[in-house]
Amino acid sequence: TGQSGVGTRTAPSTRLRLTPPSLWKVILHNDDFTTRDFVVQILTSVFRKPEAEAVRIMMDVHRKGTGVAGIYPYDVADTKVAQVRTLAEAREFPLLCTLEPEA
Ligand code: NFA
Repeated sequence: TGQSGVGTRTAPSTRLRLTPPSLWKVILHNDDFTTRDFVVQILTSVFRKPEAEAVRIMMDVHRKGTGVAGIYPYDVADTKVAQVRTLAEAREFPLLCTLEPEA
């Protein structure tokens, strides 16, 4: 070893992740049926966004297909997803809301 460099390699990047990511993104997905007003309502109520920011996020989702409604610890994020799904189902909107780990 020594000069040869044996045993000096860095750890492989394929190591198992033993701790879950601490923050999760709540993603809203565009569709053709959910109204713009309802999405803005969701963003102001469930995600506590100011009206102008709620409109901006809604239009981002509308134009790009997805957008981040907020970033939270897992339990908070999971609760917000459930709230969105319950409200959307009550209004019979197909609005899709999912989680993804924050990088
Ligand atoms: N695309 C929907 C419409 O034009 C609005 C929408 C925005 C739906 C964001 C879902 C998410 N009525």
